[in-house]
Amino acid sequence: MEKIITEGIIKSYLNDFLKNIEVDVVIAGAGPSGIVCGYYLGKNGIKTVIFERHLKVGGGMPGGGMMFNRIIVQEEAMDIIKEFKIKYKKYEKYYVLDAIETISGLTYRTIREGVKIFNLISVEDVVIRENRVNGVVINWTSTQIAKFHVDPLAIISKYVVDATGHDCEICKVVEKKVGGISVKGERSMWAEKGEREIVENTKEVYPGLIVCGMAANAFFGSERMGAVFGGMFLSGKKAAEIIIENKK
Ligand code: 48F
Repeated sequence: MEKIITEGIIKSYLNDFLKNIEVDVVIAGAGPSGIVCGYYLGKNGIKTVIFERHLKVGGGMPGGGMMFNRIIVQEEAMDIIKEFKIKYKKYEKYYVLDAIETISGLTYRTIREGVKIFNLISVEDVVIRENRVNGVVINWTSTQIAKFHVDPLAIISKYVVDATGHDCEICKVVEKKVGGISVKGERSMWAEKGEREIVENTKEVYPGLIVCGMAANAFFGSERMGAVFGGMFLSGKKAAEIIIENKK
């Protein structure tokens, strides 16, 4: 029995992994923006893989606001929530959603659109070719935590989406090692302004590199917004639309 368990797990994992070493899009981060981006890419037949540093998916969602695991969504993003068939309750002019149900609903439907999510793997660098980002460099998160010197592996892609949240990690790597871009860093909380600017900030910031979610606001120096998530979902969708449009 034990041998079959081991063999089944490793063969299945490696089979999926090998199918994803060359893809159309790599998304770094399985938070709200990254998952929604993956969903719309998958739905449009674009081969997409998500690498998530953590043991869990969902980024900042499970913590809700200060561990009260509810999130707020505005009217503008409710079409996305309805498409995922996630339940909601109206509260004043906004909607309140159960954070865990939201993560589960988003993740399930995204995977069903053919997007693979590999958790416990961090994107630590990009693959670069003639002034274009051409993939990512990955390693086990546990290796990074242990600070072991273990050389990474590379995944080739036409686009990389930085959905790493507040730290805007992939853009910072490009800023430091490639040059040509500059990450301004996020500003203190101003929910309305941050939400207003996030979709506009969702852009291709370097050839082949698209920034979405909180990383987009960090890139352009916009404000953070706390446990309101409409902008994250809309930003993920816009990042997918940019790629879909560019591929036509
Ligand atoms: O932080 P996160 O949820 O980013 P987001 O999609 O959403 C932001 C909201 O959660 C919230 C907010 C709402 O107004 O401001 O904070 O922009 O998800 C980012 C995910 O990326 C993972 C990280 O573990 C998290 O799950 N991540 C970060 N760096 C890396 C990474 C990396 N280098 N490689 C892989 N995953």
